[in-house]
Amino acid sequence: MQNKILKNRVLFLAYDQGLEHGPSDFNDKNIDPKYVLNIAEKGRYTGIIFQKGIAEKYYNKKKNKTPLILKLNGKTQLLKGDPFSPTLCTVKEAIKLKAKAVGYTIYPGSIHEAKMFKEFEKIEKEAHENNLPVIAWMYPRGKSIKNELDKNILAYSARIGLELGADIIKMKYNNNPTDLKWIVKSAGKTKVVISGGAKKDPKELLKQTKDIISAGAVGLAVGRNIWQYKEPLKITKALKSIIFKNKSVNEAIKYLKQGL
Ligand code: FBP
Repeated sequence: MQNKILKNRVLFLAYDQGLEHGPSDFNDKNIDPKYVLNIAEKGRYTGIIFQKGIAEKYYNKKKNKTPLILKLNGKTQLLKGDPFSPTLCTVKEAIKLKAKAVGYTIYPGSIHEAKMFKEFEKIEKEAHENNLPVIAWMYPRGKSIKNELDKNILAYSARIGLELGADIIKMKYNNNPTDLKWIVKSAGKTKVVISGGAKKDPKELLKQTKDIISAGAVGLAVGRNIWQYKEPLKITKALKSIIFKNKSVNEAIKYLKQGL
């Protein structure tokens, strides 16, 4: 499958938090999808992650250069209990929107795991028949998961991604590069990208990124740490220098201080 999304190293910009978390993640600037799409375009991201509502209204199939990754399921934070993220958009709609890949969240360990496996199977089949890569957000969660950042639970989730046919899996990082090496190994030929999480000190993010890449992950799918940062293009440049040019953390930090 020839696709930019499947490059050896990637940096995806995630902007599905409006559904997953609600507008509490946003300020006056980044509540506007145009602001975030502009960061992806100027920062030359490998992909931008939208739900279909935002893609339909803001992503211009002809003008925008950033490959679209369409998230096909989602849920809110309002409902409590074991999570289930239903399908909200079809592969056909994704193709119409000119998506270059589709995304789907699975919560391994949830009492609804079987339903998500079934939905994922349909999506994976149809996407692959149409040469679209599939990215699975593998987030172990639910009453039976005591610690979602446990090495074995993360490695099991990574392996599930491989078993189910995901091309890329998106995982949380437990801040342990040795654990991540095992998790990446468990994923086999399925590539691993790491999500950003809540906004942290940029130097911490750069250090984590260096460790993540050294452990064998192919990049990041990051949201809040970019579009909540005061100068998103500077942090983008710094991250890209580590991901694509193998620069050191100290070299990358320089980009935070330089003019653009
Ligand atoms: P962030 O980098 O902002 O954490 O985004 C990554 C992401 O996976 C989003 O795609 C998604 O909206 C969110 O995190 C879900 O995180 P959680 O389920 O932990 O709230």
